[in-house]
Amino acid sequence: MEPIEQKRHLTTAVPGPRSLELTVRREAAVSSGVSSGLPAFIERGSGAILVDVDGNQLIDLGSGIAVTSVGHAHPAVTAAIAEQSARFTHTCFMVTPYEQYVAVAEALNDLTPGTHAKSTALFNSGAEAVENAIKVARLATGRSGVAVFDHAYHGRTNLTMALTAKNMPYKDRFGPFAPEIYRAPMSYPLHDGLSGPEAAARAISHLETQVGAHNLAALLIEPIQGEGGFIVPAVGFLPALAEWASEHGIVFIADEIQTGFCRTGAWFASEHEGIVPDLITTAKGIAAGMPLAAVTGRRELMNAVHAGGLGGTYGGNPVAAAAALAAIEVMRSEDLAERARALHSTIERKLSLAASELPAIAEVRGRGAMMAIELVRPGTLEPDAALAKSVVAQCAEDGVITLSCGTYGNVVRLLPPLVIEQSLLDEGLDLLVGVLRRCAS
Ligand code: PLZ
Repeated sequence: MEPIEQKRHLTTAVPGPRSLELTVRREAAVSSGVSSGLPAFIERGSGAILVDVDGNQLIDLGSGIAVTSVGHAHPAVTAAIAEQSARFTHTCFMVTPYEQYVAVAEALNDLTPGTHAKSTALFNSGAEAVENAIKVARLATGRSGVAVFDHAYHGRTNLTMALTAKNMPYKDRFGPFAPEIYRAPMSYPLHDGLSGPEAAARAISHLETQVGAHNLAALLIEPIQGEGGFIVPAVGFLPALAEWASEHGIVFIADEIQTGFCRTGAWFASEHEGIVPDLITTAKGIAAGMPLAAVTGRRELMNAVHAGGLGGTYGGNPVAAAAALAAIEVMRSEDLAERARALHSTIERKLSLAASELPAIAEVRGRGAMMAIELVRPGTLEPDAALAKSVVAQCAEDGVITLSCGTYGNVVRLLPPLVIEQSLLDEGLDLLVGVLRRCAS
C-alpha cells in the first residue's frame, strides 16, 4: 500500500456519519464495559496519520498508548508480518520452538540495562508480563510481599488490578483482589516538594514499618508513571529505592511497558538515572502493535523457575516476534531514541510557552516523547479533570488525537509516533495550544 500523505485533513465532523453508523452496530454488539476515547472508526494508518472511515486524516499524538512508536504500517514491520504469517503463524513455543522467539529474547537481553547474564520469557500483554515478573520474584525469593506505589498502573487482570492504584475505572467492584500487595508513597515533585532522596526515605520508612523488608519479594515501579499521570519522580528517588531493594534481597522490577523502546529518549527510562533493574517488563512499543510482552532479567532469577512454570499458548507468537525484530531494527537504524529527544525539545518549547501564559497549566513534564501537562484551577494545585476532558475532546474535533491520564484525570499526555514529521508535530501542537487557549483562558 502507498504511504499516506502526512497531512491532517478533515472531510466531515469527527466522528463522521459512517463512524456514527458503526457506533450503532458497536453498541448493539460490543460490551459497554469497553469504551473508546474517540469513537471515529479507523480504516488505515501510515506514519503519524490515522484515516477514519469517513476519510478524515487525523494526527496521531497517542500511538495507541505508546505502541506504534515506529509509526503506523511501517513498511519493514508490515513486510515482516506478511512474510512470517505466510510461513507459519503458530506452533506454541511450549510444543515446538522457533528461532524468532529466541532472537527477540537475545535482543532484549542485549538492549535492557546492565551487562549481567540475562534471560527472557515472552507473553501476550503487559499485564501478563507483570504477573509473570511477580511469579518469578516470589519463587526466587521465597517471599510473598510486593511493594507498589501511589498512582501506579500495572494492568487489569486480578493480580495487576491489585497492583494498580486507581479505583475508577480499573478496580471498582471487581474485587476481591490478590493479597500481599503494599502501597508506598510515590515521589511527585509538583505536589510533595520533596527531593528524590527525601521521597525515597519516606517510601522506605513506610515499607519498613508497615511490611518489613524481609517480607518483600519485589518492589515494582514504573520509572515514569504512565496512566497515573506521567509522573517523573525527583532525581535520586529511583536509585535510592534500587539500592535499598538490593541491600534487602528484594527483586527490583522496572515496569517499562509504557516507557520502553526509545519512548523517553533512551532504549529504557531506567537508563536516565543509571538504574539496573533485576527484572524489567516490556510490551507496547516492542512490536509496533502486534501483541507481545516480555520479562527480562537476571538469569539466576529467571532460571530459578522449574521447567514448565512459565508459558502460555500464544506467548512469543511467531508473527508478533517477527514484528518485534523488525520494529527493533527500525528503532536501531533510524535512531528513534535520538528522534525522541528531538521531539522533546519541540514539545517542551511549545507547551512551556503555553504554560507561561495559561495559569491552568501547573506543569509541563516528561522525558523524550513522553510528555504531559497537568491542568489545575488557576492559583491552586486542585485538579481540573473537566478541562483535560474538554481539551482532549476538542483536539479530536480538530483532528488531533491526544490522551488524558492521571489519578485525578487532569493530565493531557502526548505519545506521538517517534517517526512523526516535524511539520505534522508542529501542526498538532499548535492546534493543541489553540484549544488550550480557548478552553483555559
Ligand atoms: N504497565 C506501565 O502502561 C498499559 C492501559 C490502557 P496491557 N497501559 C495502557 C487501559 O486502560 O487498559 C500498561 C502500562 C504499564 C502495564 C500495562 C498493562 O499492559 O498490555 O494493557 O496489559
